[in-house]
Amino acid sequence: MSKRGAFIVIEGLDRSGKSTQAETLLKNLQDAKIPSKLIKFPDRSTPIGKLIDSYLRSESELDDHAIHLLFSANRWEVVPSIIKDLEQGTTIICDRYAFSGIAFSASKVHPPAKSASPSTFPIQPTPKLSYEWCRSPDISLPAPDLTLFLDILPEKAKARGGYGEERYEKEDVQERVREVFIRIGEEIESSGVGKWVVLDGGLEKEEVEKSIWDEVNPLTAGLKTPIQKLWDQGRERAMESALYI
Ligand code: DGP
Repeated sequence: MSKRGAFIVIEGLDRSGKSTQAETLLKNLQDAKIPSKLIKFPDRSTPIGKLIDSYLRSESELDDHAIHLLFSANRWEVVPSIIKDLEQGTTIICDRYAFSGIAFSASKVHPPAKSASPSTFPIQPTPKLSYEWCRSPDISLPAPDLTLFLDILPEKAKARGGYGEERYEKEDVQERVREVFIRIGEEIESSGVGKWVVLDGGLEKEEVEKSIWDEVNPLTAGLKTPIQKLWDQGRERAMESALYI
């Protein structure tokens, strides 16, 4: 059986350096003559992507559920080409994936009630969408073989030239997003499907580049294992029942 390409996802907060690192990784792979391709989500070029782009720029408003499903659909529309490329031996680098989908949507919270007094205990904000609901439309997407999470404190990310004008580029939002990313990483690591690696995104660009290459290099020879499915419920159920036998 010929080997397939590796599916590598780079995730992180806004201004974590992930897009720069994804482009550098592509160049390093190409210099090493590894067939490779860079994709990015959201893909703003498709009809669905154009709706997402308009929402992110706050040019349109959409129900939180509806925009979440559009982000997911924007990933599903690329799945046939991801699978084809991987099977043909191309390594895919993916700038954001389903993990951003959960992290950004599950961190949306209701505004505090008007009657809340600032002098009482700090009130925990109530999420608008549950973690489980946010995860469900992305179940069964191709699972990454490796996810590199570029971790950075939101205050440090903001100091890197500031956030732009887009909807989520605010420090309190990014703080909640980071917490959800950490939860996702723990779950991926314990699921045994794909590897989740946390890298310090606050380091110098060249240091992050080296750490990424150290993780990616072992995958460049190609993989013989089948492409797995993300949060595959059939597999999870089988594992649960095996635990109770
Ligand atoms: P980027 O093009 O990487 O700067 O991402 C645009 C913004 O969209 C960024 O703030 C993160 C957010 N985002 C990316 N993917 C998703 C998703 O699937 N769902 C939600 N709600 N937000 C996302």
